[in-house]
Amino acid sequence: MAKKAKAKPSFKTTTGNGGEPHQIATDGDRLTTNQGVVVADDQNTLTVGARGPQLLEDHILREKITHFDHERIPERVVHARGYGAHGYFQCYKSAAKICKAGFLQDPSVKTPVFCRISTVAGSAGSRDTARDVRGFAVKFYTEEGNYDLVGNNIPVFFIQDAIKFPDLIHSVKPAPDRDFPQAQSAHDTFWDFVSLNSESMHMLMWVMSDRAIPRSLRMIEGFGVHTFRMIDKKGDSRFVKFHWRPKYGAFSQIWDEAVMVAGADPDFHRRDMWNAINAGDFPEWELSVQVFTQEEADQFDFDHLDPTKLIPEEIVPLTPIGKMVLDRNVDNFFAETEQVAFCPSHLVPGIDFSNDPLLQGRLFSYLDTQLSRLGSPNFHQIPINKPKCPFANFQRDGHMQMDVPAGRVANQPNSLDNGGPREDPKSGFHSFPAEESGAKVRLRPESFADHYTQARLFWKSMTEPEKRHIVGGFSFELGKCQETHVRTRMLGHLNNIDRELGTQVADCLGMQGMADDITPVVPVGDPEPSKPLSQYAVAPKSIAGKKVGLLTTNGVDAKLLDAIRKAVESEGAMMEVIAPKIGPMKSSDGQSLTPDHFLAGAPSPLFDAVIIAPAKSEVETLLSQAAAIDWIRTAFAHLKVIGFNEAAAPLFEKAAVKTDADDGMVDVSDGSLKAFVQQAKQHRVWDREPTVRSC
Ligand code: HDE
Repeated sequence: MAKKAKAKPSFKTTTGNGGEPHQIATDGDRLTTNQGVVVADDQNTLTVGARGPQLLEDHILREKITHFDHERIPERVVHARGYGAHGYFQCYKSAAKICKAGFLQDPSVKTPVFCRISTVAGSAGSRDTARDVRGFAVKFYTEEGNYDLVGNNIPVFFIQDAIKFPDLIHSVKPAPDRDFPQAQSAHDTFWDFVSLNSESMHMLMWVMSDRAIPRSLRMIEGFGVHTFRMIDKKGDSRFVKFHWRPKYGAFSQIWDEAVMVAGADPDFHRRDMWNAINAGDFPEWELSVQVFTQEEADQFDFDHLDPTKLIPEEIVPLTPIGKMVLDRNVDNFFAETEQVAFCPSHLVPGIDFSNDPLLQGRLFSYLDTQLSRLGSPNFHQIPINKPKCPFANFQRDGHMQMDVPAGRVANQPNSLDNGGPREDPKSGFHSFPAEESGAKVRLRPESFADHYTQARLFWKSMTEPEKRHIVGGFSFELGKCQETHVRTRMLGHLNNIDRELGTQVADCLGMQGMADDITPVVPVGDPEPSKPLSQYAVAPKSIAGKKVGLLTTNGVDAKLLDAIRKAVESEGAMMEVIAPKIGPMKSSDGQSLTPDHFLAGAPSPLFDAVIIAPAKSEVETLLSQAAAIDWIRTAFAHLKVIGFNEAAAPLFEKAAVKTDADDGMVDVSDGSLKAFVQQAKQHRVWDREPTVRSC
């Protein structure tokens, strides 16, 4: 009996929803052209005689070179340099009380995510440790469609209205005539622009703080920045702000250290992230929301729609709702991290926008930029962008259509071809029916007029070291401005934020009494400090996820080496050995040991805490190396905890660093690492700072 033919599905895509990515290696181990023809010789071009001219007919050469010529796509106009990884999100319990989104209902469900963390101003080839905001973008592949939470590591922004964004970005990018400076805001066009926009003051405080020079991408916070809405099953809406908190706490570099790391390892952050994930030390963040109603928002002394304002946790506390774990590096940087397309307008039912004018502008920009960056309206078919749930519609054709939609009908409604996919009012996305009215105007709300109070709130909430670094940040950046009038205008704003801040920066610049007089539009408030705004007031006392560097030599004390490794690893940190040469050496017990780094390639700024413990007989080899002496000097200047053995004494003498300078100098000669680890858990020896730098 003939088999009954299977009914043709009314709607079909061959590689769309859930389809396997295209397999490139289709011919086992044999190298082929893109047409699948096996290549016989990939080393030599087709020529007339061995030394003669090349032939145009060499289709293998032309295909290979042509593909190469087109390998680059335009880099992102902002956030060009980024690093991504796969992972999952899991809610702690059902969030049904506030939000009906499916991925927030069942704690047993792991929703796949892709997270990309980026700098903003630098080009794709710039350095990781630039002073900059970090983008923090997460794509949740939920069963109800892709949801993108496209945030930053700073909870506020420079401007209140999207129409100013091109100007802001033009001002921070390299000047159009000379194409420098790259990946930095320390130049006139940026400070000219922001000093003409007092709404930038709050954000500037964050960007000049340690937040903008993170120790690791695994140690930054993330924020949704804007106010969003969450909607429950009944259709009731509440406002929310999103917060990501890193498992390891938020830690930063010292500015001078970040500058050195930029030279020693421009890929410092991406290397750190890649290595941690490969080692099974998975970066993790907790997602929390601040939930508030319109009535509560009406009581705030700022506007919750103003993206230059945050909501202090003392007013609306954080409610943790789940965690994100990044547990898999990409297989291909370009295919995944470069081609991923985030878009704040990718929403799922249960989450919606607010009227924040910056957010509203972003809703247009991202889809638009993907069209020019990825070159086609079919960018959602690229594996990294493709929803993992079913998707079906009658959008058709366009550059690089990867699917093969079957059937003669490409419209709905239709009564042909079984009708095809139709709307579903029950499970579909409904915008929150907020009532809106008013005249069409171009007008900034009066409730957005206070540009200084929250900048002062930030300043007042800092610990002393953090205040010092903010003063240092402003002084460095303004010092790099050539135009005096830009500096004096900025000093005027700093005085409005806080006299102490303005005076200290003016002192550092040697510009006392030169500040412009700038009158705030509304009186500046004097808020109570908010502890969670400080990184170091709430930092965990831990070295988990960090790195201890041991500078040593051939003949290293085997017992000490073992003790250091055990002590460091038992705290969840890593130890790496640095020696004058990278080749194998021997420890005191005759065991062979290959160092992780050679001295010239691994200066101390690459490590969180350091130990200098050469073999006595080999100390001379380090004494003659400037890099070894610098190792000690820079570790001391960067406020690191420094362990040492007796044999290291001549090195410290030469570096003019006293081994009893403070509690951060720890003798580990007897193999006891307790005091060293205890000190390293403080992150830095803050009390040392006034002795090593004044601005
Ligand atoms: Fe973006 N932003 N942005 N931005 N943004 C882009 O989209 C834009 C803003 C953020 O890893 C672009 O795909 C406008 C705030 C991140 O791929 C572009 C405005 C916040 C990323 C764009 C803003 C962000 C981007 C460039 C003012 C934090 C990187 C490439 C209204 C809440 C995403 C791209 C990734 C990228 C526009 C302001 C976060 C041009 C118009 C505020 C994390 O569309």
